[in-house]
Amino acid sequence: MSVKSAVLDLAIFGGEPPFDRPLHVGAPNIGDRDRLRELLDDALDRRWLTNDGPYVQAFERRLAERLGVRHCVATCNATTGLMILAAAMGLRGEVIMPSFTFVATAHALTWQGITPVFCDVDPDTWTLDPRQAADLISPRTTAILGVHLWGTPCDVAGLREVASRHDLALAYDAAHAFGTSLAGRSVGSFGDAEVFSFHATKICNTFEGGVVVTDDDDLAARLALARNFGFIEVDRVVSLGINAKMPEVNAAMGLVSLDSLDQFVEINRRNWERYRVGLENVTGLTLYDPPVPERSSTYQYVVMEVHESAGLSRDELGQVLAAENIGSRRYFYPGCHRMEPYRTQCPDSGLRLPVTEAILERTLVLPTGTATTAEALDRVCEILSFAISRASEVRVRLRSGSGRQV
Ligand code: T4K
Repeated sequence: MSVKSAVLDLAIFGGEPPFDRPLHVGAPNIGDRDRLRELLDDALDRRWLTNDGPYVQAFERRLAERLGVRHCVATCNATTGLMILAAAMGLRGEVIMPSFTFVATAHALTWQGITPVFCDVDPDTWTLDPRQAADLISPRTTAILGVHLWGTPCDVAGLREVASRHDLALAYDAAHAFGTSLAGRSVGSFGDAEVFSFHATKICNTFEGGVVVTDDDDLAARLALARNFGFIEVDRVVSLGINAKMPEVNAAMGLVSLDSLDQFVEINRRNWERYRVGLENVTGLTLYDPPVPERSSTYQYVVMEVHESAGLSRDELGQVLAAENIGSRRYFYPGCHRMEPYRTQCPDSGLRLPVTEAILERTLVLPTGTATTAEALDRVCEILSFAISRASEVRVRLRSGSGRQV
């Protein structure tokens, strides 16, 4: 990616966007392409393309080793992973989870006939608040489903205490958290089971994919059955199942991604630091950097908070960036509880989610990953800084629809 001009001449003031192609959140990390092509050729020569093939098995073994868990059941995506997990754990009734997450977390439960009960998050870490979770337990509650949002480990001790006290299952949506750890222990081993995503936008990707991990032998066996229609052997189906299998091409991509994971993390770390330095003196902008002692991060998400003192709102800054061909995202606005079917089912749940609602109004996720360059990130920081320094003019321009696409 090259940057055309170093002159600050915002598109909304009639200038040209600075990048030769769009810069956006979620651009995938891609490892060694030659190695990937070799693996694909081998799979094609072998004529074994899916159904628990050798690459899937190799990928699962490497994941288990890396995460320090007994079982890894690779799936076609994390959403289906969450669905088969809910079924294999026998969850029903209500499950307590945050509203501040990708809607897939709630949908996976709903597909299983389970009612998600939305709980607020801690104002510092933005992960599930164990105290409110305890207050929301009803006779219908069967589990707590925490989300390691942005890869920040939940309060695993607090949630375990609540779950144990009330005899509830405890699972985690770890879609963002592959490669992270807490006190030297990999995320993935804190719940009765956890689910990672390997979607294209994740630090380690398999195009589409996921994995359910657990130390529970019986649960793992039920997951393996559920993933493959309930077949225990040819011609013998012993339980309800679905097609949640990961194809070989995806597992090959996963193996290649794992080879480069440390490099991806290092690039992300440098990008994060670049943003930190570039934005540290910009009024009203801060980066989300939760005070969780002994956590390690993959820096996969650069989450910017826009405070009132910036003089421009989060949405106005998003519009400025869009006009400059920079795609930011206001994940996970407006919150699951304000999306259907949850908004209609439980119209008042926002009343108990003040922290979630406030965060959702002020956050913007910025591009990072291996598809960016240091120069490009500097330019993003300069644009934000410049827009804020001329906030009132920018607002007038945005309102009048001046400049290029906004
Ligand atoms: N739980 C949580 C907490 C999650 O965040 C997710 C998924 C899940 C569960 C479910 O996992 P999966 O079932 O997907 O394995 C994207 C992803 O599709 C989704 O996987 C992810 N979270 C979510 C946070 O982001 P969208 O609706 O934002 O996708 P889209 O198409 O708008 O793309 C996002 C950005 O990535 C855009 O700026 C474009 C860019 N992109 C995307 C793809 C696919 C690329 O540059 N290249 C690509 O190939 O959901």
